[in-house]
Amino acid sequence: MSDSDDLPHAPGPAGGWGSLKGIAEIFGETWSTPSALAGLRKLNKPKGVMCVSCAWPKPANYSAFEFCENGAKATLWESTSDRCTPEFWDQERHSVTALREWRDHDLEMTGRLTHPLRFNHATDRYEAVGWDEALADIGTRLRAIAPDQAVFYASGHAGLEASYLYALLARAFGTNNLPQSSNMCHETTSVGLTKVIGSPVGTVVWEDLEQADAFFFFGQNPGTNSPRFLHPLKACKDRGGKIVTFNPMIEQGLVSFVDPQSPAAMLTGTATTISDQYHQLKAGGDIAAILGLCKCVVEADDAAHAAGTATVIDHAFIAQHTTGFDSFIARCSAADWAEIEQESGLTQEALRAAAQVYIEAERVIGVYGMGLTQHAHGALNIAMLVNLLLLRGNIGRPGAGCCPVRGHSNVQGQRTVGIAEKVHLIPVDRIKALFDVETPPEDGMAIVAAVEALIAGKVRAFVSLGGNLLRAVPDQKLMETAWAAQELTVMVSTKLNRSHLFPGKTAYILPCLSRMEEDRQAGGVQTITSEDSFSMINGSIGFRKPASEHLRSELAIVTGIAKAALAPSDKLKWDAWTADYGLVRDLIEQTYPDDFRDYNARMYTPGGFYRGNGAHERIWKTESGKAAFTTPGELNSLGFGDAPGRFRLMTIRSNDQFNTTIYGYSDRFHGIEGTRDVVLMNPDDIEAAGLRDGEQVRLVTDVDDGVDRQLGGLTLTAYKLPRGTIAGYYPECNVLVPLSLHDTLSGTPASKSIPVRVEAEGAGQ
Ligand SMILES: Nc1nc2c(c(=O)[nH]1)N[C@H]1C(S)=C(S)[C@@H](COP(=O)(O)OP(=O)(O)OC[C@H]3O[C@@H](n4cnc5c(=O)[nH]c(N)nc54)[C@H](O)[C@@H]3O)O[C@H]1N2
Ligand SMILES: Nc1nc2c(c(=O)[nH]1)N[C@H]1C(S)=C(S)[C@@H](COP(=O)(O)OP(=O)(O)OC[C@H]3O[C@@H](n4cnc5c(=O)[nH]c(N)nc54)[C@H](O)[C@@H]3O)O[C@H]1N2
Ligand SMILES: [Mo]
Repeated sequence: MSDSDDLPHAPGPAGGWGSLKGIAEIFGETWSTPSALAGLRKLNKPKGVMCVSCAWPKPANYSAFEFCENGAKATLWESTSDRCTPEFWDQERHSVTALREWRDHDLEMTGRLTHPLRFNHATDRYEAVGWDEALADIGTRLRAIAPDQAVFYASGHAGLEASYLYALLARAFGTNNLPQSSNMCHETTSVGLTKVIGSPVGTVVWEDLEQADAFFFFGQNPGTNSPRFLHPLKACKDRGGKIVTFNPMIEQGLVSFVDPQSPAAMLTGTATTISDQYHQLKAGGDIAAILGLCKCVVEADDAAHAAGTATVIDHAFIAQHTTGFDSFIARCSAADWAEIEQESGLTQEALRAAAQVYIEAERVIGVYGMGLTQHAHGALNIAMLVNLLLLRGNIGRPGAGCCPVRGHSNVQGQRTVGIAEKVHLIPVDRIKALFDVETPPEDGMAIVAAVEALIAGKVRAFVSLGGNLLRAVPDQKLMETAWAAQELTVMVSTKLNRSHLFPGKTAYILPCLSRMEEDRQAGGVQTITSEDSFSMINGSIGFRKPASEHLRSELAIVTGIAKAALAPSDKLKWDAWTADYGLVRDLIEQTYPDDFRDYNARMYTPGGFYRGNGAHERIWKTESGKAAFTTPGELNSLGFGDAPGRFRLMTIRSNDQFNTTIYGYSDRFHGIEGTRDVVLMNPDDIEAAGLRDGEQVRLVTDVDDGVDRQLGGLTLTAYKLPRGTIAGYYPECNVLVPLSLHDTLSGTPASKSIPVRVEAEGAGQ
């Protein structure tokens, strides 16, 4: 176990008083007012509000406060009393061009958007516009554009009802161009996991967390990104279970945790040690590390066989349920330890210790996040984790499984209800029968294709249901120019962000309700639903007074655009659906009857209702009808080779951000305070490169494709990282990510291993 005490930047345990302090630092006293606390109390409970932050599931047996530090931050951030009104643009220094110099944090600090806005190129400012005028103009302009030149993007916030209608709008308009934030996130899972086990989502449910004997973490950081996960992890430790982590960085939530819901732990400061073993592998080293683990399992099985004791590998399961075993086993046996050690950065001894935990545990859950998905061979990373789990039958039985942890609160659900560019994922016959809408026969564009088309000048209109795409995508500089060249940009948003600052020739910002707010329509107050990481569907009822009387719900905005852009049809009852979201749920149920049976009746089930998952029952919806072992070709997930002076840059999240929303500058779990403009690097690497801790440096992308990608003004910071692996913050580092470097199977950008050089500021210019 690596000791966190010798970190150059030493943080305290996750949870505990630090999490309360973290909230108070951003929101001052306001966070603990009765009305704010009343809101937080409703989070993630039946007939309450499903948190707007991440997709971590909501337990059926909830506690009084079923939220975490980051859920509280996200909730309070949207509940701010600050408003970005049309008068904001009257100030002389608030031209769009001037605002491009602002930081992401400061843009969102202007508060909630209150009015629909249209960009005025003459004044370089947005100005208020009426809804009817805005929607009519958007409709007219969309109709003037060929359907395949329009793109309908969704970030994973909007509920299932609005998302279903958004996908319908795009298809009725004539395109499958429906990229989504998951294309930059867990698309590797959607494609890679489907390939090997026939499921685009994880196989684990809440009860499995309660029964697992061991959790193996690969590149997921629960302390920051899904803090409520720390409770079942602590419970696992309390019942004698083991946790083994593979991560280039020390993540505090995986080291120790003080349960903020336990008065005794809070008063005594008693922290639970989370990881029994913490393996700081090289970025991109997971394929080799997992191969090493599998090699140990195979050796142990051989030894057991020779000794006549119980086998280690679950041969009965493998014979009945899998393909590709022999080839994979041969690869494990042939694998050379020197190569495994070189590629993973871990010793044989360390890998043997981890394998021993795996072998001794009856039920194992493999957890992963962006550390596996965001690589050029991200899908192979996932296939390797599945190999490891399959060896001992750890998928599709209680207490075991594969657990990708999703990002946005409804990112998984949006895909379930049709936000997908691939036609084969869409029940085209049912869409035709229900709405008389023909799904266009060609696949549409996901993010990489859409950005390529944008940069090539082939996209003329872009509608964004949430998100901050310009800031989240690779090759951000190229995108900014391309984005502003479009005929029409429409952003449905709650707050100002950088994507608004590169308006198309005609540009609108349409402000929407947040999920915390009461959504009152002609049929009364509406419920929206979302799907969490465990495929559970939950209803959510907003209760706060909307931030402005001019806001509309996301669903109402989608139907407003649809009415303006599409020819009227008896089968497209946009007004009736807006009046009563229950009717939309009926349509979803008719479109996806297996997933959404008795939808309206079951949506308040405590903990949500389960949409079901074949792989959970060992039904494998793969080509062969079985789960597939994958024999790896390459031993790292980089997609590029090592070279002198070349580092692997991971773009990381701080504890004080939600994606491009930056709450503040205190990344207390990483021990970085007051700035995000840093590069974290191993002290020996700093010395070997002839640089100094604290010096100003610049990162230069080391890809020879004619594009100059640089980011300067960064403070070099000595940090406990493996040699050759460095880290900088997302989204600041997005200018460095080449669009061409993405998972070869799914297109997910390789944001966790970008080849870069580190140069002293001023050198070589
Ligand atoms: N507070 C907060 N919560 C969030 C978000 C947020 O920004 N802030 N974002 C939401 C979203 S959209 C998502 S997708 C999730 C993201 O949540 P995570 O999946 O946890 O994503 P990251 O923090 O980007 O990266 C996870 C970990 O991967 C490690 N890592 C990097 N490279 C490698 C590697 O090559 N191998 C291994 N084994 N590990 C590696 C990093 O050190 C990091 O600890 O969180 C969601 N929740
Ligand atoms: N280098 C690098 N790049 C990455 C990543 C990385 O790890 N490294 N991570 C990737 C990942 S995992 C993801 S998911 C993407 C995220 O990409 P996006 O989903 O596009 O970005 P967000 O930052 O989540 O979007 C924030 C904006 O959403 C709007 N918003 C907030 N709440 C709501 C709401 O309820 N409704 C609506 N309509 N709008 C709302 C606000 O205006 C806010 O400014 O970024 C990806 N990009
Ligand atoms: Mo994400």
